[in-house]
Amino acid sequence: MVLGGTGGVWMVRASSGDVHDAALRGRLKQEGRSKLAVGDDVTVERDERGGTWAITCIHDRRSVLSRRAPGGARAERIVAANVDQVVVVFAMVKPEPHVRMLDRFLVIAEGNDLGARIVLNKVDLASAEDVDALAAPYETAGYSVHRTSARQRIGLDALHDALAGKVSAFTGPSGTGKSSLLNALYEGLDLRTGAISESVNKGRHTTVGARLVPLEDARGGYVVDTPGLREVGLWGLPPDRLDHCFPEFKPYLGQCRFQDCAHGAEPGCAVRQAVESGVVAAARYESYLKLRAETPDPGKHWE
Ligand SMILES: Nc1nc2c(ncn2[C@@H]2O[C@H](COP(=O)(O)OP(=O)(O)OP(=O)(O)O)[C@@H](O)[C@H]2O)c(=O)[nH]1
Ligand SMILES: [Mg+2]
Ligand SMILES: [Zn+2]
Repeated sequence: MVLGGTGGVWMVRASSGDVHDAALRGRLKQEGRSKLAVGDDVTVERDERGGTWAITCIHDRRSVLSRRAPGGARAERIVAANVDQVVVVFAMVKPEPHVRMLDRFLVIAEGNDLGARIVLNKVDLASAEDVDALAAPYETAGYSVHRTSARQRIGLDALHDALAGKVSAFTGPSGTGKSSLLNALYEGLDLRTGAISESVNKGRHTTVGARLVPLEDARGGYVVDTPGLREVGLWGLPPDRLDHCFPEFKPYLGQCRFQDCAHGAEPGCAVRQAVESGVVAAARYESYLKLRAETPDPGKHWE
């Protein structure tokens, strides 16, 4: 398993638990198979002479979590490979939760065919009513919503159970408490955390570069602590797949009058009817429309 790496040197964890620094074998680079990501399953060999380790084979991926590279570039950015689930962490306050943004993270997970769960952190700073109101549409949609406080150690047992034995990618805006939660869950982890909005650090990310952290826990598993994503683009998601990324729309898909219904102003739209009758949350539908407007038509380029 590739735990992390920068500038050509990768940290690879062997099944024995030993971690080696390894570089990609030249042949792999020439074959253009050099796109290594955190979470990749690789074979390493020890060099006869130098005693250094080389990555000689990158195994097929079970899954990838990717997003559009920042700055409107048209390249895919692989956040991590072989992820089992995405854990989307938002804070009740500091920073204020934006549902449009939360929906965007969920769509990225769904678009990558990954299950997602939601963590609403910093519940110590909010009323239970506010937390429930934020959670409701997502619970209706079928998502597990964890209400946590890393600071007051609330909701940690259930979250811990949900992570056991899996590779979980923690994602969400900067400052929501991803690293703090992981530190609270796993003794001795000691990830860097930071205070936000304290002038010098404003907008600065505390966690830099994705890192796969083995859970030294009886039940095992890994977490990927990703840096807060300032800009989250949908990558490679065909516009007509966007509706499938909203799980609560699924009963209505295929029920619209037009087969290629984009669930906008079309007459006889079953999704819109579900929104009008209150079965599907209006806020979620608004997120869908907003993302749909952003998703380019087939054949059109990004930017
Ligand atoms: N009140 C309160 N503060 C918290 C809680 N969890 C984290 N914080 C604080 O929120 C700030 C940001 O926490 P981090 O864990 O660094 O946030 P992050 O999501 O890892 O941020 P990035 O690494 O930048 O993406 C820190 O000052 C934490 O002490 C919580 O449950 N309650
Ligand atoms: Mg962090
Ligand atoms: Zn429709």
